[in-house]
Amino acid sequence: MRIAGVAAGLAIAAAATGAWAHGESGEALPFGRAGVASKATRTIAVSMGDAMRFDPAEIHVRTGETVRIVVRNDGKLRHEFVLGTMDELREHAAMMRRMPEMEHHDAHMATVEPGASATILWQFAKPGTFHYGCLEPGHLEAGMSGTVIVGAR
Ligand SMILES: [Cu+2]
Repeated sequence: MRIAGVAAGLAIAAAATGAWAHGESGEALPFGRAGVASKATRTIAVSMGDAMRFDPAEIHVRTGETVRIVVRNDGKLRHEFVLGTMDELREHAAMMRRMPEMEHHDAHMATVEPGASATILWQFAKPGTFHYGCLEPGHLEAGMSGTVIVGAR
């Protein structure tokens, strides 16, 4: 019984740590879930630059659509592409200012070195307006964010 109790405690601690970090991969988030490659309907190319802008800064997708978002860093600084609600992005950006070395590894985010590209496969399950932002310290605050409109325009 004691051993089982300890194991359960560790499992809870691990789950809590994961949730604190970024939520588990595959979990449904307010803006959707990790996509399946075979279901992707199209590729959307997004460029990130040192002017602290995403190009395009607005993406439209259908409700339930799975897309392949290919983010390319055309700048000389490191940038990130993180999907979320604006509240989440702002909260997360504040955390990044305290822990600038924090790295991001989850289905809805990518840290991209200068000259490199990364692919995010995502299914936008629910209609609504969501956002993407760069969480390198100071970038979101400088205006490095974009909008995803899911569903009717
Ligand atoms: Cu950036």
